[in-house]
Amino acid sequence: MNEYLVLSQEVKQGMEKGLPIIALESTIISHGMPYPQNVAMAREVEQIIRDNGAVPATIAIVEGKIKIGLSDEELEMFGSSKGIAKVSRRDLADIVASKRLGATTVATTMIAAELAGIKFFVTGGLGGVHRGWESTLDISADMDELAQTSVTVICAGAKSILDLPATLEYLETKGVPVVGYGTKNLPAFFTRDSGLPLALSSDSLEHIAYMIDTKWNLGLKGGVVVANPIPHEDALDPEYINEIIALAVQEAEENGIVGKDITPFLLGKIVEKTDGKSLEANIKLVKNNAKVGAQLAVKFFANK
Ligand code: PSU
Ligand code: MN
Repeated sequence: MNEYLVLSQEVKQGMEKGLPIIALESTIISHGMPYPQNVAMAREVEQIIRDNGAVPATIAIVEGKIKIGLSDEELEMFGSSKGIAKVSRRDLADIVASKRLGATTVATTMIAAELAGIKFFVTGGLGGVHRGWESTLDISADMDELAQTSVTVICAGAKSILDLPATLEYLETKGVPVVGYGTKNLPAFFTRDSGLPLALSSDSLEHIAYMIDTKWNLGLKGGVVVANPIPHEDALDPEYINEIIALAVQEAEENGIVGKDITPFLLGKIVEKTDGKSLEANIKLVKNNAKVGAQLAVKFFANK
């Protein structure tokens, strides 16, 4: 094991027993949702993963170490404390070296997962190519991480705070498979269908597991995105949510929000403007991803 990693007891025991381990990110807790719903979500998601035959490993940076699996007190701290750094690939070395508290993004959670030998990672939504990228060049580090780090990410697509057609193009350029689970189109986080067709889709987790194994056996490095739409009953009305997203994007522009602050700003604004409806949907879709992600990982290792 890499000297910077610290595994929780639960993760250590899970590895010894040969159980599938599922990575979870901490930026969604510290910067993606308000307290106390964020902590409740984190605990429930971990339990869903256990109930589906896998072991949860929420990842975060504490006192110069990358923790693989957090205690209940640590989950509470990452959900409630202010001033926790949002740590993407650029920031990782600095936050570890300066022994600060850091919440890991999709990119950094993938890096940590790969270091720990974890192959599956469940979250809500990916970072991607931002609207206005033509002038800002704002492309989430999640994109290039998917191109180079061999971890499968189960998510509900990406929010339309992003330029979704450009995000898909970018992933294609980088050779990242995006597989729709039970959908032929890219899901758009709060809604089931962005209208953008995917090249790959399957209704069978068995097949998806086999495809992932095949990719890595071929020596094709990099991640796979499994795009799992929000359940019908939890999805928001597309017209309603897209209007709110457009308003949030406009406010971000007016306030000159840039760089790593943009995504948390937009997420917060959307929760505010929907009176929490977006938060409810967000929690539901993450839980659904936890169930599917654990089941996929179980199938993957069953055939090894
Ligand atoms: N999208 C969401 N919720 C989130 C994020 C994205 O719907 O919490 C977080 C994830 O941690 C993701 C990060 O990796 O934001 C992307 O930020 P940036 O665009 O700055 O790379
Ligand atoms: Mn960015």
